Amino acid sequence: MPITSRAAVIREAPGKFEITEVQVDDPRQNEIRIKMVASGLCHSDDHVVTGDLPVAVYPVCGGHEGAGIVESVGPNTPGFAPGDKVVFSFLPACGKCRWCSSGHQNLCDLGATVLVGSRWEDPTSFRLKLEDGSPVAQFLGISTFSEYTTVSVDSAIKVADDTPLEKACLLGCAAGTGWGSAVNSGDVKPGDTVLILGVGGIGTMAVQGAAHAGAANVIVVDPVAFKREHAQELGATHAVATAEEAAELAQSFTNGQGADVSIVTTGVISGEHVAQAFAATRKAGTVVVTALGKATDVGVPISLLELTMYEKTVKGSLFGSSNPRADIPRLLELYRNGYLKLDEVITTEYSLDEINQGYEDMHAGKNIRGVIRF
Ligand code: CXF
Ligand code: ZN
Ligand code: ZN
Repeated sequence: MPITSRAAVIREAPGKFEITEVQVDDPRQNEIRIKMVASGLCHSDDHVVTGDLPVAVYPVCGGHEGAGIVESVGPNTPGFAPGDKVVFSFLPACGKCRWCSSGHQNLCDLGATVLVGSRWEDPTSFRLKLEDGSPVAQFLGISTFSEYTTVSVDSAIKVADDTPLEKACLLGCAAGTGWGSAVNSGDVKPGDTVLILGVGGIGTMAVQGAAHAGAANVIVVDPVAFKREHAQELGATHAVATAEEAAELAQSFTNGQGADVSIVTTGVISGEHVAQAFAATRKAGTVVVTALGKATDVGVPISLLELTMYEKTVKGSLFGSSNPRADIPRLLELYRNGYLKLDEVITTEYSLDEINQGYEDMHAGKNIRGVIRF
């Protein structure tokens, strides 16, 4: 029997989250139904609210950074049992495609379908429905802003029974995205000078990744004083309000050369942010572009002469170039050993009904990562 669940849905964009009842399908083969425990309030869901990130089908139920407990398991679906704890990966990993089998699970071919929000193997079928039977799309195939959600096993990582899911939910996006932006995409090396633009949930994870990789200087830029202070508690060595100040600092630490690695994790990215990071980066250095902005935006105003003559690299980063099946358990272990801080990044918990408040607080710079506790 489908389960009735309260969920935060977006009916149009721009719009806002509305709490409504949805019907959550029984799990089919290779699916599991999850009772959610916690879900992080990532800026990417807000990009759906504003319409910066359009999805194919509305209404859509948001949320992509979640963890919960298996309620039921589809037929002939090995590997999961009711009661198992699960962290979602916001990108599915089939394990078989070219990308999954060559160390790039974040680029799994199944990712092509996740903005539709239906079953990838049966694209006209949706796992969530309104009372009248009309479809509700699942953001990135998971929709973690619902008390219950049915997902493909491609999107689920089983974790140990003693995992604190109210913290581990961050492994579903922020931790891998931020930490991986520094450690994987940026390949930060001991002694490096790293510049991080924007220190919300993703940026503070990038700070931790850079510090753990041995960066000598981790310079963060954020206009919000609370965020700058928070980043310093999590490993930033210097915190300033503008990119210009950060560029000067980076030069002062590197004999005038500039940052080895710059990471752009601003809430709403523009070409100007990438250009600022580019200008602050040394010859043969790397600019990692992690943030999202308006989907239709094009163009980065950088010097093409500098690009060629200084051999700088500008690279995109999706889920921190990580392999969720390996890296979610790896980051969980780093959390258990005290190397990765999650508790400190979660500054405020909200109920599902308070979701719009959570996003207001995010915009006002009052939280680092807000988390919904179900
Ligand atoms: C994003 C990446 C693009 C789709 C939405 C989620 N990553 C992190 O929030
Ligand atoms: Zn996210
Ligand atoms: Zn794949």
